[in-house]
This record gives sequence, C-alpha cells and structure tokens, in this order.
Amino acid sequence: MIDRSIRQHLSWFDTLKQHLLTTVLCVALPVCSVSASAESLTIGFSQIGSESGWRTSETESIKAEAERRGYNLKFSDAQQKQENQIKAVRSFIAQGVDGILLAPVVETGWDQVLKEAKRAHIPVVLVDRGVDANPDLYLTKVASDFREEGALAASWLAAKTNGKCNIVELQGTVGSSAAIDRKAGFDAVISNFPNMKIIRSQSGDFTRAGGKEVMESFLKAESNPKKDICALFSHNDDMALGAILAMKEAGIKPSKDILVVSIDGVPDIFKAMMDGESNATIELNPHLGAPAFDAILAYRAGKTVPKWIKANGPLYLPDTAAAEYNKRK
Ligand code: GZL
Repeated sequence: MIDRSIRQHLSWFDTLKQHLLTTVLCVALPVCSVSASAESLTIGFSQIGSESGWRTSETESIKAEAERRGYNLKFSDAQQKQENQIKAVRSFIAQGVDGILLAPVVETGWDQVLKEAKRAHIPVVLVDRGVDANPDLYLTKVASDFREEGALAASWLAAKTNGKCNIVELQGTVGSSAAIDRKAGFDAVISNFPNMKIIRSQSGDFTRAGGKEVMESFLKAESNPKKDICALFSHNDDMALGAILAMKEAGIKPSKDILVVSIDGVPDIFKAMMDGESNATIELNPHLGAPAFDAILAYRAGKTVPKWIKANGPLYLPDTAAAEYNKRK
C-alpha cells in the first residue's frame, strides 16, 4: 500500500508530466486546446442538506460539474447536522480521496477534522460558507462576501425609505457564517441612519416553514403590523417566501404594506416580484463547482491558490423579474 503522501507526490508528478507533455505537444502542433486537466479525480463533497431552493441548486450544479469533468464525486447530505459532516469528511479521508468540498453548516468546531485532512495531504475547499479556523487548515473558500450582501440590502432599503424604517429581520441558521455576516453587513449600514432600526429579529433557519412561522409571530406581536412594520429583511429568499405567505394570511399586502428584501435570487423570488409580492433580491451564485475543482487542480499542479475566491451577485428589482425568472426556472 503506497503511503498516501508518496502517492500524492506520484500523482502530482504524473499531472506535471501530463501537463508538460500537453504543453510540448501544444508547442509542436499548430492547434491544441489545453484543457484544465484530463486526470479524473475522486472528490468527497460534504453538503449541509436541502433546506432551501438555493441549496438544492448548488448541489445540482456541483454534481453536474463533476459529471462533466468525469470526476468520481462521493456525495454526503448531512441533514443540517455538523456531526454528520465531520463523519463524512473522516470517511473521505479514510477513502483517500483527491480533494474534499465542504459546505460548513456553522463556523466553529472544524479544527480537528481539518487537521486530519491536512495530515493526509487532502486539500479541503470550503464552498458557500466559511469556518472560524486557521486558514492554513483549508486550501481556499469559494463563497460570497456575505457582509457585502447585507450592506447592499440595507443600502437599497435606506434609499427606498429615505432612511426611515422599522425593520423585522429573519436570520439564517444560527452560527452560520452566512447569517452572522449578512446581519453584520446590514447592521453596519443602518447604523448610519438614526431612523432605521431592527425592531424584531429571529432565526428562521433558512427554510420557508421557518420564515412563515417566525413572521407569524412578528405580526402577532404588533398591535398594528401594517403601521408598526415598514420592511422585512430576510437572510434568504426561502424564508422571505414563507413570510410573504404569513403576511397574505394576515391580510397584509407584501411589498406594499411591508417591503420585502432578501438574498439568493432563486426562481420563486422572481415569480413573487412578478406577482407584486417582493421588492428586491440579491443573487447568490450556486455554481461553485468549477472554481472549487479548479482550485484542487491548481493545488495538485503545485500552484498557489488564494484563500478566498469571491463571487458576489447583483441586486435585482421587479422591473427585470420576468426576464430573470425565465432564465432561471
Ligand atoms: C449562503 C448559503 C445560504 C443561502 C441559503 O452561501 O449558505 O444557505 O443563502 C442556504 O439559501 O440555506
């Protein structure tokens, strides 16, 4: 049984040889497309679960990219539990995979298992969320800047309301980098507006059911919700879609009586905009497979990889909702 690290170097040498061969051939031959690499990798992917439409799109996109490249993708759905993710990563290490994609459900508690992957010379790429651990313990993070997303949502709301708005907030999964940083970015911007304040804030765990349930409690807690609440800031579209349902059931017109701004850019939020029920969404790119796999190839070719590969999306409004919906549905 060749020791893993020797095998790793052998395979690195093979890659280098292949690369050199391709390059030489390319120089010699008039036409040549230098593909990223012909090598077929075995990759472990520890996914959080399927809590939102965006998460499902991310999973489908990463699986499709692995298929396109002819990679052997070992997929694990953690059902939102960190212990299941840690078990999956340990199993990938034991199987001697060439790389690991990890979408960490929460920020903390990863040091030990990341150290084990590093000791096994297996690169770990964080996809769509971050961890509170030494960056030396993972190859790179392919994720949006969530603070920017929160700040963009707040800036849009400040402009829409001339800096005067009582806001209710649906937070994402407690302890997740997406929820922590989207809130931080949003709070930082509204702190510049004395008449903008968050009057209620609670986690809906990034799900439609969670968003509906929490929004129902927000509405019940106000004597006159239409007057008392100016806007909803939701950390993702799925919770906003649940909240829109709660508003309608309470006889409140979403996006008119209460403004709605959220993040992800899933097809159904564009449909809600077309129905006059949502005001703004910020797109989150679910196609993280290619940059993640390319980072692993770069690592195997001995190249340096930046610690954060950022992919932030734009804010969309109802005026382009139909076109965006048709593109995504
Ligand atoms: C953010 C991602 C979030 C999405 C939600 O990168 O982790 O988790 O915004 C998903 O839809 O549940």
